[in-house]
Amino acid sequence: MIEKSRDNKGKKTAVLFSVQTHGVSDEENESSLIELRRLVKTLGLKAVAMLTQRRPKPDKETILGAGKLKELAGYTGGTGIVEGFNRKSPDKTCDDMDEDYPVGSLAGSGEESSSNDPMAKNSAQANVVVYDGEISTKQLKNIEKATGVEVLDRTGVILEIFSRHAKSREALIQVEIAKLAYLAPRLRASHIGGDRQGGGIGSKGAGETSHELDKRRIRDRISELKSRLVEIRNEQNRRRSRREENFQVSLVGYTNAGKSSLMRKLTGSDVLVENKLFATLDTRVKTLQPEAFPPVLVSDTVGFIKKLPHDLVASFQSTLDEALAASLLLFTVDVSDPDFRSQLVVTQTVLKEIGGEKIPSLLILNKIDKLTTGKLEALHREFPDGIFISAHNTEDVAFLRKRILQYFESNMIETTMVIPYDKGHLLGQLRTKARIINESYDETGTDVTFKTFPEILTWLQKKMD
Ligand SMILES: Nc1nc2c(ncn2[C@@H]2O[C@H](COP(=O)(O)OP(=O)(O)OP(=O)(O)O)[C@@H](O)[C@H]2O)c(=O)[nH]1
Ligand SMILES: [Mg+2]
Repeated sequence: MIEKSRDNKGKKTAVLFSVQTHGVSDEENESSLIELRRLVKTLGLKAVAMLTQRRPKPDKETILGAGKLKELAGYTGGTGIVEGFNRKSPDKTCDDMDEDYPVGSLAGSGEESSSNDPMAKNSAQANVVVYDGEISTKQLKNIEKATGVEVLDRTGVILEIFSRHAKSREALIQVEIAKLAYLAPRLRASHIGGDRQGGGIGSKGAGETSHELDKRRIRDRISELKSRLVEIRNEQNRRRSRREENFQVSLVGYTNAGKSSLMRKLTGSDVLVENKLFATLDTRVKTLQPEAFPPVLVSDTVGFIKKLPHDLVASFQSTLDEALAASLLLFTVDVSDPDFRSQLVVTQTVLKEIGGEKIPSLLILNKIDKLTTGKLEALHREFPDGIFISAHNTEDVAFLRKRILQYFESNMIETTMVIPYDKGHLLGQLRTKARIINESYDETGTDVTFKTFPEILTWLQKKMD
């Protein structure tokens, strides 16, 4: 069964399915499924088909109507029937609420095969089915019965990616909390749970332990993890407040937009860059290179995605706090992605939710090397204030650096102050936070003229009192 369900290159295969409810356009449904296909690909699964059913809302018991469920099971070798479940009829012609929609075309994939041919269904034999939404415990159980294979939903897929990509102590704890909360009820509901323990997609790490733990022990584990997280965050806050009076910019944007690529180029650091969704889960802060005076810090953050579960956003609060600590946000978008406008909206919405809408920002339209000249010109007209760059182009990155510095420059104010000799240490600190224009010495102290940000001036005035 497992062997059969791999494609001829030995890759595990999946069938993706969605419900297109009223008000969701064909384009929105398709782009969401294409994104889900990229997500499952990040997990190493090959999508062999995508199925959509139009319904007023997902069925409470089985998400899909009986006919479509059978069609789904045709890809996995399952019966398509939910035993003991009293459905009117398994025949799709009786499924009067449902409107069938053709099997997904896998448009633009270039590699996966389209499966409109009913004969192809049985040869595909996928061993995972993935729903582009959230599945309840009951629905999960029923779809597993009908298909005989592991069932995942969008949140489950994202969680698994997070779990595989988490590296730091903090990210690992955050992911474990989110996974425990998500997987605990679902694993217990699964009738093929034994199978999943033996190498299923959603069974690694926290999933394994949650299967044996009862509710109370899971709750205890979550609170223990949360208190460990508080300790780590206290330490981070201390570090962050030490940096507070520095100039900081933060790269924010949709996953895979090129944030880490820009981080690398702007700071000369070796952060991970990968053509995978959610490659970055840990925040890094580095100094802009070549160094400016005063130095500017750059931070890289976790990417956003549509339908990112709220809990997960909350669990990555500290990464987002880093973004909120910035004086300037660099909204990075992959302008070569046909869906980039809605991706930008998602990023702006999440930032608004966490209180970042007041932070000034620059719009960085990245990956222009992938555009035709005509498209690029049209986009220049559409986003006259945007900064069009390719992270792979050194001159473009140098231009971005200049724009960042210009932003800080235009917000700096010039001041002259006498710093008494007994507060001489402040002069040393000021040199790292301001551009010194002139220094002279008299009997009372150092007469210094400098340019800096209003916040730093406030900090200095406080220290002088
Ligand atoms: N052609 C082209 N590819 C780019 C450009 N910038 C980044 N990439 C590629 O896009 C992919 C994703 O880049 P990352 O920098 O890892 O993206 P990210 O925004 O940090 O992604 P996450 O960490 O997953 O949120 C990589 O394969 C990069 O090489 C660009 O300007 N042009
Ligand atoms: Mg990244």
